[in-house]
Amino acid sequence: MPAKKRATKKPATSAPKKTAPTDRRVDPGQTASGDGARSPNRPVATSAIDRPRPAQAPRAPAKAAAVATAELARAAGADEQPTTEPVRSATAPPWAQSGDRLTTAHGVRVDDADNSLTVGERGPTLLEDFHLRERIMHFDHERIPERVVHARGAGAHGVFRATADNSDLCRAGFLQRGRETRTFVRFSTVAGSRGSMDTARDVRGFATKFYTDEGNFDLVGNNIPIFFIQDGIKFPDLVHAVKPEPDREIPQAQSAHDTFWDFVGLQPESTHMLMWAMSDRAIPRSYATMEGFGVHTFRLTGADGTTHLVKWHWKPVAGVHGLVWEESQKLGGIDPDFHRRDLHARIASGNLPQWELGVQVMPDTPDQTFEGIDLLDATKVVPEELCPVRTLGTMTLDRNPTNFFAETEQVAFHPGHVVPGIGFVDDPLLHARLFSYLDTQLTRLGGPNFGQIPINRPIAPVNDNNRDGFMQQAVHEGIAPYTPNSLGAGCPFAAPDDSAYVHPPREVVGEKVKLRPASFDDHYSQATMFYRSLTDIERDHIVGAFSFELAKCTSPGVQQRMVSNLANVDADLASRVAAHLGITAPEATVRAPDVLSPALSMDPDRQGGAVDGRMVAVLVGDATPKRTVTAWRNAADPLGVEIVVVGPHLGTLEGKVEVDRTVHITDPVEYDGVVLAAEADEALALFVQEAYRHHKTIGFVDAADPAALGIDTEGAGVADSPDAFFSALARHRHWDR
Ligand code: HDE
Repeated sequence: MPAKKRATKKPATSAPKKTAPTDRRVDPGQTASGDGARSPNRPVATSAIDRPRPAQAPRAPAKAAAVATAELARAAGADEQPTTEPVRSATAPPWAQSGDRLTTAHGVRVDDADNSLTVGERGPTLLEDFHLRERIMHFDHERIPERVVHARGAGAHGVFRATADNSDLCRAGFLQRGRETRTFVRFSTVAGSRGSMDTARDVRGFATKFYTDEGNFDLVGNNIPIFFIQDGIKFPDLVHAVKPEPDREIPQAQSAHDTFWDFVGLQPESTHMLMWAMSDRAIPRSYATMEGFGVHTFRLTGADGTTHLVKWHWKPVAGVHGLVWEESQKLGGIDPDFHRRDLHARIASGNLPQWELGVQVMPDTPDQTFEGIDLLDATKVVPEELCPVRTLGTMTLDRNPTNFFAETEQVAFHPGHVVPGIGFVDDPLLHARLFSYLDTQLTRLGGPNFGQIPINRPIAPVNDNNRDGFMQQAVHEGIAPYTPNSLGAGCPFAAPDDSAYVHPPREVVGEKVKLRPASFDDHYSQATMFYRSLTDIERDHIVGAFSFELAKCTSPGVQQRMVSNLANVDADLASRVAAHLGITAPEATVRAPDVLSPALSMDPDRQGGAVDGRMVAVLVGDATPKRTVTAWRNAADPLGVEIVVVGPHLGTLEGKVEVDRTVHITDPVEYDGVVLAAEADEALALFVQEAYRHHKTIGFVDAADPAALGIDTEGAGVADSPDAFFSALARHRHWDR
């Protein structure tokens, strides 16, 4: 029987409208391109009320088609025109999304997306319904494997500007003064799965793809300058130990369990990294307030061919700031997306995260050491006091991804993506990575053509003679994808040395052995240096973190072994942790460090003073006059500080103040500072007291009586005016009260 339209058709999707898509969270002052320009009417942003999203530009079919054609031509290697905006020009090409009518994946128009084809109204469903089968087939395969490590992350587009003359150091074009290069950055935690909380105690990944005109350069680093292991062959062991235990898959996104501490306790080379992982570095306030490090030593070749050994550093303009442990735990429940949300909101509101990129420059000696430090050992830092960081340029993150999956999930970093002028040293950890990052994409992204996915494509022309493979996007022309050839007129030709990647020649002699060098043996002296370079409060936090993590372990042997390792770092540290565990620390000989390195500390006095992107709660009641809130907003706005008005209920209060969030649905851990602008009832009192206990900046005005809440109005970071408040906010925490 021919399929007939039913008289009583079940509700169908409303007809597509021809107007541009609207988003109720659109910022009216935002540029259509969403380039993060600061808006004069920036709406209030909180974690529950999402901060504004940039408006999407209405699609212009003619332009999109032209752009997409160019992209396809580039994938086929036929386009010699580099574009400066990777990915953006590839969004929604016509083969992916065009026209305003619903179609199947093969372009056939669809009249009904709500009902499958059935025999009669009550079924059964017919296999003939190709639209149904296609929808379900595609849906069934929407997920790809998450990353083996660093599964949880958030990304953003940016621009790198070289601000110094770096030609003596590196011949790479993107580092030459004045050059601008688009980038894509992905921040991540290491241990947790894709859906785990942002604020877990963990190392953070800080991976940057530079789309240079000489090819892509990936700086795949972390927010901690060293690593747990010296040799890549131990990486699967480390990851098996830290990931959830295999019988019950518990705990999620946490190192506080037996298998992790079992492994690292038996692995003294991890001790230095553990000091960092137990410090406030592992619970950052935001991605924008994290340092980044290349970890390994790299070899740079200057314009004249001279080589140097370097370590990469990203220095955040907003300073290095952390959460306190209680905040990080609470945020895991209150807002598991805390860091992801913050990154997106900063960019959407124009408070653009920025870092300076720099290098520590060391001579390229045959033994690859500096001041007695083996530069091949990734468990060692080079103190900045011995070798300062030389600034090369600045990166600004200025655009949020359009599509999380297409960009943040599919981006594929690889330490082996380097450009002429950047090379490797003989670090055994790095060498294992140089294999791993290509290999892992075969499973994750489904084959060897992942470089053709828009976020991974270079802007430099590609002519690689690679052919075929799963998900090949290009329609290659010609019959001679091999070299040498005569049938393709010899094309593509090998590039001349001055534009090609050349591996700096190095003599390598020796026996094939499975051995660590003696220069990798010292596992404790830098751990001691780190610990002793910190402030008292930072050391207290490390003691607290070791105590917490080890107390969560159930094996006394695991606890005892770890405390014995700590005794080699610092006797006081070991005995305080041991006391918490109810055990005793052994005597040990601690080697006093040759140098201390205050640069390792997150002491607020050493950090930048920018407050843009910080969040402040103004607590109001019915009696709070509107002018009070206006005054705080007026002071906050030019500084880029977000004010969130927290009151007893939503709507407008008696004093004409409009409330953004009720005190019952928000929590002081979501804010960098709190202003009490009302007489405090029990809920407001608890709010302010918790912020005070977390050493945050407290403001008070009008009817507020902070002394009644136990707050020392003369103490550091307690202010009764917007000016005093915002300058105190720059310090981030007031540990000294
Ligand atoms: Fe990774 N690492 N790693 N790693 N790593 C991955 O690559 C690996 C190491 C780092 O946002 C994986 O695409 C090995 C050090 C970051 O997409 C995988 C070893 C450092 C990211 C992999 C290391 C890192 C990864 C997982 C020891 C700091 C996230 C999926 C030899 C310098 C990148 C993927 C992103 C991701 C392997 C050690 C940083 C499995 C074998 C040291 C920031 O290939």
